[in-house]
Amino acid sequence: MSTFWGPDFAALERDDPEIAGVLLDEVDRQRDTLQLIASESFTSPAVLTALGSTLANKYAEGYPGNRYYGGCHQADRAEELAIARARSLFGADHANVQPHSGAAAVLAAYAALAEPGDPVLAMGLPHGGHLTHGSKANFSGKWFHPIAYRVSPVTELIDYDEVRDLALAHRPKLIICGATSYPRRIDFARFREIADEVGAYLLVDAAHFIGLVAGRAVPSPVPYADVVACTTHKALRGPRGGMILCRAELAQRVDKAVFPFAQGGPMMHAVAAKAVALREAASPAFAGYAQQTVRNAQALTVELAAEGMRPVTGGTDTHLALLDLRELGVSGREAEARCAQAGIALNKNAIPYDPAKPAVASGIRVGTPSVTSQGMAEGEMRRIAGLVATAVRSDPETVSGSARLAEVALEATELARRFRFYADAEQDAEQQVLV
Ligand code: DSN
Repeated sequence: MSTFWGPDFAALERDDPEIAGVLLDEVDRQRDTLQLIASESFTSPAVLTALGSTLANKYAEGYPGNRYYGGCHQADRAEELAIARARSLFGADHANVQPHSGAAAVLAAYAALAEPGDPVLAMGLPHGGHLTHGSKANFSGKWFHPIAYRVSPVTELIDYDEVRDLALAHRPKLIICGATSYPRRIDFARFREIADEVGAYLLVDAAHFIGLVAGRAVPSPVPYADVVACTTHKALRGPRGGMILCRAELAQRVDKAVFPFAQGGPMMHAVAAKAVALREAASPAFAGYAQQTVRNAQALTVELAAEGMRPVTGGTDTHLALLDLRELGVSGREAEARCAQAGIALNKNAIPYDPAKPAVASGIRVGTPSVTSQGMAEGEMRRIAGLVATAVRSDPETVSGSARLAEVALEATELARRFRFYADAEQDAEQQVLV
């Protein structure tokens, strides 16, 4: 009979009080403030348990049944479960669960589908694309030849006609869709048509919305894409990490691109945690969370719009919204700092055709996976919108503004504490202590 050896916080407090203090303070931060970062959510205690397991010690370069190390039986079991659960959840022919991050998954997808110097058509960073979609500061812009498509200056939606024109003009080897600050659904069928017309591969970077796909809250890219790269954290609520889904005929190329091309040994504790998260994501409760996440984002967006923050594209049909603050005369950078002071974590974000520098930005991005995981619904979104609006308008340089930010911080803490994500686990622990 085995016994589980898991995290022993008392030992950490005794042996390394400095790091134990950091971890405790982070628990407090997550418990006492509102998390509106669109790319974050809360992982379950089961996922955290797998992350803190002794699989962290194991080297398992290779794939199940074909490793470069002995002693991989348990590692094989964990990875086989993660792969089977990913394939079943997303209806994919093949899954690779080893990428260490979303960016690593995208790097491997490039390696599987293109050669250095090849033209790659992807959404420009200032329009919502990701660093790995051709930024000059990233491998994608240094090693490949990026061509950027934009959103329409009028509708702020992806201009599919421009995508097609650019594809016909540049004949890219690879077309990428998927974004980090685009609030609308993406027409994967249209991208597939364009890719087929020019003989390009279609890579969908689904990092932001794969959790919504799992919960059937938005359509799946899997039937349309050659390869889907994604993260396993964000709205999917797994451990920090990446994953790739692909068609059967690309399976070998994808696997070789992850290992040995881009990575060495997989993080087996993370792979086990991915398996746990993928099982959770197949549950009806997860579908309820994913769908409520979208409803919450829509409710929050309507309320923020009423406060003078213009939603880019006019709204959202995902987990996030992008708000243009120019009418309020507050920059994204100022808004982020004011909200942070008021106990609300969100990020400044460029809006399409932003006249401000990226480090200043004219907008903020908000997302609802975290607050929805905590059990909040439309009523709480109205309250949060009011708190965000007050914080954004409060100048910390003035006495009255600074006092208002302190008041908002108290209200944010009260609301966050009322919807504690880890409350059940804590109550269990308290009960165990009492027993
Ligand atoms: N950093 C992520 C985000 O916040 O959108 C993208 O990788």
